[in-house]
Amino acid sequence: MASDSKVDRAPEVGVVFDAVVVGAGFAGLYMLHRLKGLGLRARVYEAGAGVGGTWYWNRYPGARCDVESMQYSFSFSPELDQEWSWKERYASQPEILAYAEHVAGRFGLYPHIRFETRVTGAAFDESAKCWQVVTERGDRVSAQHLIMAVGCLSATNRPHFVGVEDFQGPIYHTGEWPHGGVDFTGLRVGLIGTGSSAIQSIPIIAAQAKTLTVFQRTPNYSVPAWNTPTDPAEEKIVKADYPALRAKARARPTGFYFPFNTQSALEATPEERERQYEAFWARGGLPFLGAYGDLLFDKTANDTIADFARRKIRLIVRDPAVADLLCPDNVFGCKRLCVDTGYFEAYNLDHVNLVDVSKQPIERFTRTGIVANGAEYPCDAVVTATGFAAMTGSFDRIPITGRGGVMLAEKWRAGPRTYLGLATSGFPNFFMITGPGSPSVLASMIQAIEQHVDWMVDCIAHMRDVGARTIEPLLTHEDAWVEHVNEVAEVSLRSTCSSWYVGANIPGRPRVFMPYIGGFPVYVQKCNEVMSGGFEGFQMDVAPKADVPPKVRQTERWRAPLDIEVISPAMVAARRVPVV
Ligand code: N01
Repeated sequence: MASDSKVDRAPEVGVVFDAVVVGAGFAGLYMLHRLKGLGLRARVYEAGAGVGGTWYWNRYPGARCDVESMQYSFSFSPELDQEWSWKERYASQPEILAYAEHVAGRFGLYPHIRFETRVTGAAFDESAKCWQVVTERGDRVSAQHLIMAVGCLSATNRPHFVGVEDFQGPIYHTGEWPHGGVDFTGLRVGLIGTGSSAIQSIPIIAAQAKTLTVFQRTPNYSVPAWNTPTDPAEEKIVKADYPALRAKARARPTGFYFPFNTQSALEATPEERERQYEAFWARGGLPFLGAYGDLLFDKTANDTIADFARRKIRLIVRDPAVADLLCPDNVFGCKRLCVDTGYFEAYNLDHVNLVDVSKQPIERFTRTGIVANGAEYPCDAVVTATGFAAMTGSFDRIPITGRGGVMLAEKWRAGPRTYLGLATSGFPNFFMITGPGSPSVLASMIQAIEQHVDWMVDCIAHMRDVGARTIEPLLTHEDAWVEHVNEVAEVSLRSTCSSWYVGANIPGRPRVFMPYIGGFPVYVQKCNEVMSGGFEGFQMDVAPKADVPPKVRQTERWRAPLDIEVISPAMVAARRVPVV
C-alpha cells in the first residue's frame, strides 16, 4: 500500500523539516517512528511505490529470509511482538512485506512518506547549518538532519555483457523483480549467478521452465533451511517471554540467537566432528557455522567443515561431473553462507544444465541466447542474479556534498570511512543506519537497525537539550575506527576471499572489508560508551555542557546487562567466537 503516488502530488518546495530520511525499508520506518515520538517533523522519501525496502524490491521466486522469522522482526513494541504471527520458520518475501506494511499502518507512518520519489541530491548548507535535499520530482526541502536508510544491498549490480542489447527476450534482475511475478512455464531460461538470490530462485524456476541453464562463475556453499510452518507450541513459548529471546539475541555476535559451541573443531576427534556437523546440518541454516568456535579463524578447522559440506553436495547431486563443478574450494562461510530449499537437488533434473564460466567469462548475448565456452545456449528469458554494489552502492548513486563542497563518493573513493558506521567527518548531521563500519550485514539486520536508530535518536535529542545545531565525527576518531575495523577483519578468514563484503564482486571497487566483524555486543558496548562519554569522538557546534549529560532514552534497552551466553573477552582473545 502506498499513501502517495507520483501522479497526484505537487512538489514540496521550501519546506523545512527537522529530518529527512532516505528510504522506507525497515530502517526508514523505525527511524520515522522514533522521530515522530520525539515530536520532530520528518519527511521520508522512498523510490519505490511502497514500504519494505529490500523486501519491496526482491520479489524473485523463492525469496525469503535466512534468519528465523520470530527473530527477524522489530523488538521495540511488545504489542507488535504479540499481535503478529509468522506463518513459517523462515518468512517468505510476501509475508515480510506484509509485516512492513502492517508496521507502517499501525504506527501511522504513511502520511509522512513520499513514495516513488528518488532523492537526487543533498548538500550541506554551511551558513544555514542544514541539508538542502532535492528529489527527482522537484521537491526542494531543507532539514537539520539527513538520515540515510538506504540499505546495504540495494544498488543492483548489472554487469555489461557484450550483445545484451540484441537479446530479444526479457532480462530480469532478482533485486528488481516485476511486481506481478514472472511465469516461466514452457520457457528456456538462462540464469547468471549462484549467490543467495540464485540459490533460492533456481529450484522454483526449474519447476516451471522448459529448460534452465545456470551460468556459474563461483560455486557457493549452501545449507538446507529445513523450512517448516511455525510450530504453534514454539510460538507460544517465545511469546510468553519474548524479551528473553530478544536479550539472548542481543548478546550474540550476530544479533540473533542460536545454540553454538565454542570448542575448537581441531580438539574434536574426526568421529566427534562428524556427529557434530550432522547435528548442526540437521538443524540447518546459518547456525550450521556455530558447530565450532574457530571455524572462521583457523583454516585447518575450516577445512573440516568445508570437507563435510562438499561431501553433502556429492551425496545429493547424482552426476559426479556436475557435483564437482558445484563444490566450492574456498573457505566455508567466507562469502555469505547460502540457505536453500532443494538447490543442489535441482541439478538432478534433466532439463537443468550447469555451465561453468569460471575460466572463460560469458562471451556474449545473441538475439536468442547466451554464448559461453564457445557454445550457444538458447534462452527465451534471462535472469541476472548478479547481486549488488554492497554497502556503499546506494550512497554512491546520490550526489551528497558535505563541508567545503566535498562529495561523499570522492571521500570514499579508496573505501568507506566512517566513525562507528554511524557518521562521517565533514558531513555534519548526516547519519547512516547500518552504514559501512558497523556490524550491519553481519548481524541480524533488524536488530542492527534498531540499535542504530535508538542511538541516533538519543543523539538528536541530546543536541536539542544542549542547543546544538550540528554534530559530526572528529577525523582522528574516524581514522582510528577505520583502522580498528580493518584490524578486526584481518583476524577473520572472511577477509580472505573475493566477496561483496570486500567489494570484490565488482571490478574496480577498492578492496576493503566494509562491515564491522568484531561482533554485535562489542559494537553496542562501544556505542554506549561513546554516548556516556558525552559523544566522545564527535564535535558539536556548542561546547559540551557538564550539567546536561546525554540522557539514555531509546538506548536504554541496549544497556541491559547481558547475562546469558555473552561473548566474553576471553573467547574473543582465543578466537573462539562463532560468527555468522
Ligand atoms: O548476490 P551475490 P545475491 N558473470 O553477489 C555472479 C543477501 N541475500 O543477490 O561469486 C557471471 O551473492 C557472482 O559470481 P562471483 C545475502 O546477504 C539474502 O545472490 O562474483 N557471474 C555470484 O555468483 C547475499 O549474500 C538472501 O564469481 C556473475 C552472483 O552473480 C546478498 O544478498 C537472499 C557476474 C551474485 O551473487 C547478495 O546475494 C538473497 C558475471 N559478470 C540475497 N557478475 C536471504 O536468504 C556476478 N556474477 C536473506
